Amino acid sequence: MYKDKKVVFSGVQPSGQLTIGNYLGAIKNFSAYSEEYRCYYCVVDEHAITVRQNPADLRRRTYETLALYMACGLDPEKNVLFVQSHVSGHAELGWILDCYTMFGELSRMTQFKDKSAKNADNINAGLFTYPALMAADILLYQTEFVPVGSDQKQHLELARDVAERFNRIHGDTFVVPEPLINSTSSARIMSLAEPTKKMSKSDENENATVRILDPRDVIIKKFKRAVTDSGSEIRASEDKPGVTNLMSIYGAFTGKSFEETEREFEGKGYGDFKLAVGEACADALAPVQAEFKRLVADKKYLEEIMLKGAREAAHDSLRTMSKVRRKVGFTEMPRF
Ligand code: AQP
Repeated sequence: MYKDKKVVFSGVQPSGQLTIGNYLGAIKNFSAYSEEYRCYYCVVDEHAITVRQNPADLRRRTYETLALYMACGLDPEKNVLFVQSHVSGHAELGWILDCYTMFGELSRMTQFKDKSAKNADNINAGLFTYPALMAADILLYQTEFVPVGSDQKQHLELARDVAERFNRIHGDTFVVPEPLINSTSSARIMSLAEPTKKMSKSDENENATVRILDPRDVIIKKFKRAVTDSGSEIRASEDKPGVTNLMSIYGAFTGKSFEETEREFEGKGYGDFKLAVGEACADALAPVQAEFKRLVADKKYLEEIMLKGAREAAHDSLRTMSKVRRKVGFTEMPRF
């Protein structure tokens, strides 16, 4: 707890150009917690290297992700905005928690199965132990709530299990975190090319994803090409995953329920509907894009924010780290 406020933590990997899945499932919701909670929003670059990255691209995207956080409304005065690798406690606690996380638990993670299938030539140990590092990110700040998309639910459950296991062995050490997954269908935005698969920033098929920073004409074109289902009705149902996904996206950007959207497009075809989704998305993202453009041009300012965030996060992480070190039996840190 920080000055009697409960803690919120979340992160996004700078592993590609962020998508509207990252936006609607996660970042867009972050600023709602800034007043009531002590919020840590991290650019998780250590997670990103579980998949091979071009170093120059990773560095650039780390700045861009921080700028996007702010462009999406996160005020650096009200939130701790920082880069994971700037706070050594993440890797340090990550290692300790590796020793409290079971091989069998990690083997069951669907993200590991998906990513190792996608990166068959680089199934490294970091990809496997990713959820233990994610548990460390969260537990390091005694986090109560973690706003994430529904794809991260399984990792969150593992973080809870690890916290409970550690607490059982060593006595109360960590707050056991709760996921905050929004209850609307935007908690899981699906690929526009294969609507039974989640939209992912690292998808190689550009038509599968809409990026937060895609220009208006590109956004509209991508929605026009989106895979729809047989029939022509605009109706949400299990046998219409393509249309249902587009209705979720439309609803997330306009605030309209499935029923309202069904009424609005009664008697109209997929073409009209897809154009409306593209326009709603482009309209909603335009102010974010303009603010991003302004922020990303000022590298010096972004570095000031990184420094401020790293200072605060490193300071706040020390309490947990010194408690954990003591509990596991490490000797006192020598003072250099
Ligand atoms: N399709 C999605 N729908 C809703 N939420 C999503 N999130 C990601 N994709 C969707 C949420 O975005 C946050 C940040 O995700 P991440 O960057 O840490 O990793 P990820 O979940 O692995 O996202 P990607 O886009 O699929 O990245 P890559 O392709 O690099 O693996 C999380 O809260 C996540 O739930």
